[in-house]
Amino acid sequence: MTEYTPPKVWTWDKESGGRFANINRPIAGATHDKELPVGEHNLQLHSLATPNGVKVTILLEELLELGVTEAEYDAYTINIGEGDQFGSGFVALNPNSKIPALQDRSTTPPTRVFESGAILVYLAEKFGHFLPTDPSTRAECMSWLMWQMGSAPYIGGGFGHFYAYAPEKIEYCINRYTMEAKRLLDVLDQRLADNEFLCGDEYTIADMANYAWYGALVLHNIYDAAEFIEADSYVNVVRWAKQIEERPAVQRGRRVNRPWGPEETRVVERHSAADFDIKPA
Ligand SMILES: N[C@@H](CCC(=O)N[C@@H](CS)C(=O)NCC(=O)O)C(=O)O
Repeated sequence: MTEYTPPKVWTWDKESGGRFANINRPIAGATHDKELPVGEHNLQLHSLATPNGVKVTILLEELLELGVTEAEYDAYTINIGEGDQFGSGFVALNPNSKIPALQDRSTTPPTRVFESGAILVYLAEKFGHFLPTDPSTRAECMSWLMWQMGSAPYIGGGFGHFYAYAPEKIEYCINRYTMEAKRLLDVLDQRLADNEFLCGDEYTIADMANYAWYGALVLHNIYDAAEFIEADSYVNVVRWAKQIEERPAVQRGRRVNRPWGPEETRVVERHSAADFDIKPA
């Protein structure tokens, strides 16, 4: 490893290298003018089917599965590799320039929500599902939701980045974040040893949020790391993630805003249930 002595003041004078280097910048705000498209429904989602994105589409599909027709939504794909998150319309919805972002046009003026956890709470409260109302169970649900929101940067920005995306394999960084990723998986595994879902018997937004990340680690070999972290050894997490993944709403939610994977499974834009019937030509 080459020795690096940080200068007195950091300057942005070279690309860091590695995947996503082209979209990383040390400043906020729009880089270009671009209005967002608007569909027919009150709920307008601008997102991508990454773990942070699918949390929200899973909840919307679960609400629709329950018959909550007001949860119908238009979903548009934000291509973060091409910098769509820095367009003026998107930045007006989310000053942090990250997917997912939601606009609810049923209110006057329209309500914007950014941060996936905040979107889950907003929708769960608006429609009265998947967030327990009893104060103690609600506290447990919020605790696991916030735990997920706090832990994702260690999994994605730390472990995933240094194990899979960094331009060089740095042992110190991989050790630090693998240690943390495995500790987090063990926290979840121990909780799920005695509980069907994170808050007990009830499937909630905390399960959706955590499934999106930890399900990807234990079932979908995200970062090509399943063997490295011994994903199969977290048997309770595997059991829980498989159970969640069997749900039709989860299967639909995972397809929305996904411009990759088998052609016939992609639902790059979603405007109605019919969009899931797309078949290859
Ligand atoms: N804490 C945010 C994180 C969102 C996030 O990191 N989104 C990523 C994709 S998973 C993104 O939009 N990255 C684009 C960028 O960093 O420019 C949330 O949960 O909503």
